[in-house]
Order: sequence, then structure tokens, then C-alpha cells
Amino acid sequence: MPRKIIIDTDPGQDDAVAILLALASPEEIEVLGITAVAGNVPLELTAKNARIICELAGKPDVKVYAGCDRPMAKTLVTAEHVHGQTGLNGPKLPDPVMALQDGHGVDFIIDTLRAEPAGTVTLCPLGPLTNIATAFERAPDIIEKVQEIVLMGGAYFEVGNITPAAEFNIYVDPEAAEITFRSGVPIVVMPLDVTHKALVTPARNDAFRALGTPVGKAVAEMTDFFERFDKEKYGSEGAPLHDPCVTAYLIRPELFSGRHINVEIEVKSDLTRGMTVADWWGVTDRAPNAMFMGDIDADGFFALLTERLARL
Ligand SMILES: [Ca+2]
Repeated sequence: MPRKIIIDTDPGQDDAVAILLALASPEEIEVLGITAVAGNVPLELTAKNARIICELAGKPDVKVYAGCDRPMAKTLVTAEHVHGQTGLNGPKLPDPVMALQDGHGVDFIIDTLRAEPAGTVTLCPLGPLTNIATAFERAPDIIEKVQEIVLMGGAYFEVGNITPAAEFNIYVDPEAAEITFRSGVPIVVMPLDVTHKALVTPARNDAFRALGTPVGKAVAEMTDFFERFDKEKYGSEGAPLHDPCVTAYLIRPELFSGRHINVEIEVKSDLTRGMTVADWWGVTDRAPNAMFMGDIDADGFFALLTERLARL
């Protein structure tokens, strides 16, 4: 039985690859719908980009909804400096023909969790947690029905990428992150500590390109664009593929290892707002609330990605 998921996303080149991996893996993953959120770029673009990716995958029947256009309490911060003006800079992809679904993404999350049997729907947030937390605030009855949340966000050893202390997704909407991490839902976190080990080296990107398909070409060109920023910033040998760690985990959890620990979100400090305060060393007696990943089998991860993208 494939696992039923809702992908909550702000595409984003790495979101795009995460979505492609999910749509290429119907044996393991059933995508009930995709909800767009403001993050890397404004909502109008993330809602459009999500549909561009579904059409690239040859899956125009996937339901895509627009969700929240701004964080719960804070002014929206975007990341065009990383992802380009459209969020999907790199390949030339046609505007989508498929329509956005009527209705709000938050309502889709609520209605789906109410309609499906308890414990059978996993939420996969790949951007700021605004849609998830808004759904939990508006409909607390759905919280206990969530099977698991598998998200990309936060950092401990790698600390911050948008501020010295905070990772982008959590920083953009720390209030939403706090609600999510305190919800009691089992959470799996893919922090920068993991994603910065999922680097698209030239050889790995050549493998995408060598698929010789529109998907392989588009992914290689997205990564070409995306990596300039990280090479300059970190001096690394390629771009980290953050978000696909989430969908890869649903297919091959054994690629990842981490610790079940307490993670709290800093929401008050101007200096460290959005920091994921992860008790990796167990120095508090705060109850564990998240499986916080620390390592990845990067070769296995890229082998999986290349094999699955070849199917589209
Ligand atoms: Ca993202």
C-alpha cells in the first residue's frame, strides 16, 4: 500500500526535485494533493511552479491548491537570491495549462485529514510551516489524525543559512514552526545537517543530464542554476538538494540516521529568531518531539533519485 501524503511546498528548484521523486514513485507514495505556500518566492509563483512541475512529470491530474500568502505573524521573507526571480530559474519550462483547484490549501489539508482514516495521511512540508500550523489552529481535531510530519527545515550543527542562527523555512514563519513542533504529531526533520551532505556534484548532475529525458535535462539545468549560490557561499562541490531528502525518506528511510530528541523553536529573540534549538546531546529533560536526522547515505540517495527520475 503506498503511503498517502500531502506535499506542502514553495517551489523552489529543490522542491521541484522532491515533487518529481514522489510522482515517480507510485508504489511507495500516493500524492493526495499539493498545497503551495509563500516562501522561496511569493505564493502566486509557488502555486504556478507546483503546476509546472506536475506537468513536467506528465501528471497534470494532481490537485494543486494555493495556501497562505504570508507568515502567521511576520512579514514575508523570500529567497530570490538563491532560486532566481521565478523560483525555478534554470530550465525553460512552459507555463502550466492545468488549473489551480478551487478552494484554499489549508481547507484541503483540513478536509483531507477529516475524510481519511486516522493515522493514514503524512504531511510533507518543504517550505515555511504556515499552511500546516494554520490548519492545526483552525481545526485542532485533525492533529491526532496525522500519521506523521516529514519536513525539511532547521539545523543544529550547520546552524543557519538565512541568518547566522536560523534555517530559511523555519525563519520565515517561526510561529508556525513552534505550533507544528509542539503539536504532538510524530515529526521527522531533515535539517541542513543532512541536506548539506546531499550535494549535487558534477558527476551526479551529469547522471541526471544523461537520462536524456525532459525531466533529466530540467533537473540538471535547475541544479546548474541553484549551485552557483552555494558554491560561492560554502565553497562546496555542488548544490545541496534539501527537499528531496523528505520524499526519499518515504521511499528508503534506511538512507537516513538521526536521534529522537527535543526540538524547540526560538520565536522571541531578534538575534536568533527561527533557530531550531535541538537537544542533540540530551542535556535537558525536555521530552523528545522529533526524529532529527543527522546523516545520509548520499550515494544511495542520488542512485535512488536518478533511478526514479528516469521513470518520468
Ligand atoms: Ca522548499
